[in-house]
Amino acid sequence: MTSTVSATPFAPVSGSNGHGQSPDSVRRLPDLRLPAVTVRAVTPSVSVVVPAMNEERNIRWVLERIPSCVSEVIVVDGYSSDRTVEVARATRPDVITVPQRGRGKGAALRTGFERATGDFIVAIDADGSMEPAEIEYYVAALHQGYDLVKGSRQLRAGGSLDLTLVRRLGNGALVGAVNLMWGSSFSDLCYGYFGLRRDKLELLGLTSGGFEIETEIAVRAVEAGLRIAEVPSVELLRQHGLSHLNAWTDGWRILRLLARERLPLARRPLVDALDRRGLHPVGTP
Ligand SMILES: Nc1nc2c(ncn2[C@@H]2O[C@H](COP(=O)(O)OP(=O)(O)O)[C@@H](O)[C@H]2O)c(=O)[nH]1
Ligand SMILES: [Mg+2]
Repeated sequence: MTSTVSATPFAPVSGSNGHGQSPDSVRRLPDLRLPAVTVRAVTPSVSVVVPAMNEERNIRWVLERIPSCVSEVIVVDGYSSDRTVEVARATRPDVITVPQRGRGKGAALRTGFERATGDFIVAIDADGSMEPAEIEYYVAALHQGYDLVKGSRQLRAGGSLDLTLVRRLGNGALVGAVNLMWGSSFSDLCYGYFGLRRDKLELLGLTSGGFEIETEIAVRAVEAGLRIAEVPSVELLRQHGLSHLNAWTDGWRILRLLARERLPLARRPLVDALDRRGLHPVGTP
């Protein structure tokens, strides 16, 4: 956004201070009237990344509600066998759809992050469990200077209709473990609604394939000394269909990630298992 501002901030020095006196200090000032200047007020651009696997019945609801502060929407398709991509394109003709590289939600998010061009990136699920209007809170907090802004279902004004007892206990135990091991004060951890500054992504060096990516982002952000904030978020029920998450196997993956990050073990090297459906001959769009 560019605006032209006329900069004549000082009244002409008239030789009088309004009290019938003419102090030398005032009289000696040069004429400070300046020509009009152009002030550039930069509005950061915002990309939204939506991982989606077989969400044809939910994705319209999400895309229709994305607020106007968002300049780019990227749906990362997990090789859906339904019409997820078609519905996304029909709902929002400007949507960018990309097939994910590698397997799992983590691979999908990493694919979307690489494709994104915005200064800020906000990740949101495609199942209708997150209110897209909340994107504005993430953007506002990033604009205030935070590098990573995590949604929290535990803060006042936040909440969840989707946390089963097993998930609540598992998430609580993992939050406690991370806070103990990293000295952090997260109130929530395994939640896929968050925003981050794109220029901090490289610092995080993400390699996760599955749902453990949210934990990887949180602990790497702590280790990298990023400025982190939480904003309240209300998690709704997924609108249609079943969750892709298995509390036990995905919980185990998160525990393994924590052990690898904290113990002096080699970090997981990045080896994505590619799907042939995402490999097009070079030169074709
Ligand atoms: N592209 C892609 N999206 C995925 C994958 N697994 C899950 N998702 C998406 O990630 C989001 C969260 O998944 P969901 O099944 O709702 O997990 P839950 O919210 O933890 O129960 C949804 O939008 C899913 O469609 C995957 O392997 N690839
Ligand atoms: Mg969900």
